[in-house]
Amino acid sequence: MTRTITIAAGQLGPIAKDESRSAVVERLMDLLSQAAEANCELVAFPELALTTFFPRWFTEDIGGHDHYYETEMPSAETQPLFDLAKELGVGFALGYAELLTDDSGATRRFNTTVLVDQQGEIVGKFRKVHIPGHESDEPWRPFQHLERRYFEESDAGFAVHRAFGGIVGMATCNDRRWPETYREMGLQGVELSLIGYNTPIHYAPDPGQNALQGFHNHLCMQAGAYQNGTWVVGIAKGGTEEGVESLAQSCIIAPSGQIVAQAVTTGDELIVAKADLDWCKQYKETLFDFARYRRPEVYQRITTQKGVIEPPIDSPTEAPA
Ligand code: CDT
Repeated sequence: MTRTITIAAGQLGPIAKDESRSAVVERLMDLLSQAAEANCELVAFPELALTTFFPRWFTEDIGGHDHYYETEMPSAETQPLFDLAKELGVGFALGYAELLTDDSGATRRFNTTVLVDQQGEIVGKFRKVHIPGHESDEPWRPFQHLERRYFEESDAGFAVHRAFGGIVGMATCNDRRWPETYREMGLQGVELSLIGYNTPIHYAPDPGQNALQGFHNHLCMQAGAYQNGTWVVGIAKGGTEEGVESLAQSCIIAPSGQIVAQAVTTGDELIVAKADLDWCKQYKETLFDFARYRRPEVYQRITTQKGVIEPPIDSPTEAPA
């Protein structure tokens, strides 16, 4: 029996600052309906798929953007999407800003994605691990990237879920640039990784990277797919949103590292691929047979050291005898 799943990336174009949740949910439902017509079992939507990318604006009061967060999922406004998923038998992954009050009464803010099955039930939740950008006002930038002000880093890591007949993991935007993201999931046998993103083309700390945004996007996800023998779906919120141009180029990547489907617009667009989950074994059981070939005993720095420690200048490293 082959384990083939038809998957889609539901790329979004810009979401305006004053666009209502209901209007956005309508757009998501349209993409979900298109996915059903294409016989998909699962459609993955981008990071922060219900609102504009609000971390581009500074507010003195950290709660100044709280109206962009969800305090429950599903909510009254998102319930129709869950209902349609159940009616059409198409699951989805949805990124959103999550606001909660923990047991100690503290307010917590996460950049979250839920995985919803074909019965419209939440079967997995992921909170973004690598939070990029900065914490405080930096008005010198043409626009800001204040994710580190408006979201905390999740310590929950990269869980995977048995769903859709396979092993499914999630990551969010900047997480895709870190090899540890894929390897953490790879070590749990991931077969399908869903990664939504909002990537401005202009990178203020080093604008020399602007022209390479598309290249870097595919480079890291293709490498992650190949080196871990997994399908990867990268889903953009692209186009020019509130004056800021963001990368589109959503894609579906096979365990070989090859892109098998790619968006051609910067707006709302569905791309589809038939994913044979058993293809993952071609890589997981050969070149990347982790149990046979990995050497964790010589990778200690990866989990014990955070920043770079260069060797002392005056003591050259000894060559092994
Ligand atoms: N959303 C997100 O994580 N975006 C970052 C932008 C670069 S850091 C300013 C990314 O890695 O694509």
